[in-house]
Amino acid sequence: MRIGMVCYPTYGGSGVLATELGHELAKKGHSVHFITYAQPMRLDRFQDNIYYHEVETPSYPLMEFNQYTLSLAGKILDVAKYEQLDVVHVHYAIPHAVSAYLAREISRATRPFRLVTTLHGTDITLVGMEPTFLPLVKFSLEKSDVVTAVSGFLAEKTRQSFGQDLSIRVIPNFVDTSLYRRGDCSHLEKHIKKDGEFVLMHVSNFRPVKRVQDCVRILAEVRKKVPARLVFVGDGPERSDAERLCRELEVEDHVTFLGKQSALPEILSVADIFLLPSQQESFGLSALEAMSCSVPVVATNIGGIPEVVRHDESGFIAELGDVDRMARYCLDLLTNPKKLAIFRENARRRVVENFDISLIVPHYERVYAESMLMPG
Ligand code: GMT
Repeated sequence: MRIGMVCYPTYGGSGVLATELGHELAKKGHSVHFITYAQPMRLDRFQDNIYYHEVETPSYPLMEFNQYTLSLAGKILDVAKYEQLDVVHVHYAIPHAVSAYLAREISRATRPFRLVTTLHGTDITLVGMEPTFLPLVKFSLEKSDVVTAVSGFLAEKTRQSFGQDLSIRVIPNFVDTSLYRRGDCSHLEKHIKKDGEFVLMHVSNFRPVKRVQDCVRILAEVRKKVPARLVFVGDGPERSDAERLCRELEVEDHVTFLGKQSALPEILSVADIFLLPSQQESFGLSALEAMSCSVPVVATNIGGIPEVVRHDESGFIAELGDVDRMARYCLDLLTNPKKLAIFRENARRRVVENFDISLIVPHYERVYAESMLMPG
């Protein structure tokens, strides 16, 4: 098939997922055309069957604001026509589903394509609830040929907010378990781990919903009992505040901020526990990547996280903001090597058996094939 893939190219789970999906589809012989405003972060290697079309937004003095939604619609229209796309798969509803709907309606008379929309999280739970956007999101979901959501939680939330009649398929996120696996990381360990410290790790885009400050508070509690270091991977708006809190709690010498990194499997292999104390998380792709590298997760009982992390098996789940409990869960594992080893194995097995790329991508292929059979 000839597939257009629209996503945010920046540091974030939806763009990562879309890019990995594109790589796998291309490997299976589909032509995949990425249509984004910058090169997606993980589109960093040549691969046959993958093409990249940059969305450029023209400026004009009269237009004070960027016309991304329209530029994207125009680009989708252009690529769909000249590359003869069968399906346009948009990740994150706003504004991608709206742009693709517009392009599809314009192309109806000539060469229409099918529109598949995948919901990832805040496009429904936060941004999509803005009164200005809500009717647009609702309309674009109703007009998509197929809508998918990355967790049962998100599908249910979408129906509650946008209409019980919406048909939504749940296709969970995935990871390539042959790439994301615990490997030899002694060269990294030398730099990251000091004096036999345990390593707690957090990977995110440091937005307020991630509550990165809770990671610092958990570290401060854990360090009262065992030597430990917190390694932050990623960057974003809350980083400075997290740095300030490290100094306030006097743990700054035991926290490493690595910034944005691409060698995630290697870095995750250094971790003993992955922390995800988020306030909102429709799935938690970063937790899945950690588990695939045999790292148990301590996270909040929020959104789709319980669909990923099995409490008291592949990690622990606590109530939002309960840093004391999360610290206790960390200590339970760090002071009990046998339990930690079992949780590591459980974490890896859960991903291999349920979320490996080879198991999930065929669901998307089926959705594309089914959409082609739907009345136009
Ligand atoms: O929805 C967002 O806030 C952004 C989005 C992203 O691009 O990272 O994150 C969401 O999509 C990820 C991939 O499906 C999920 O793993 C994240 O849980 C989800 N984030 C939230 O729900 C806050």
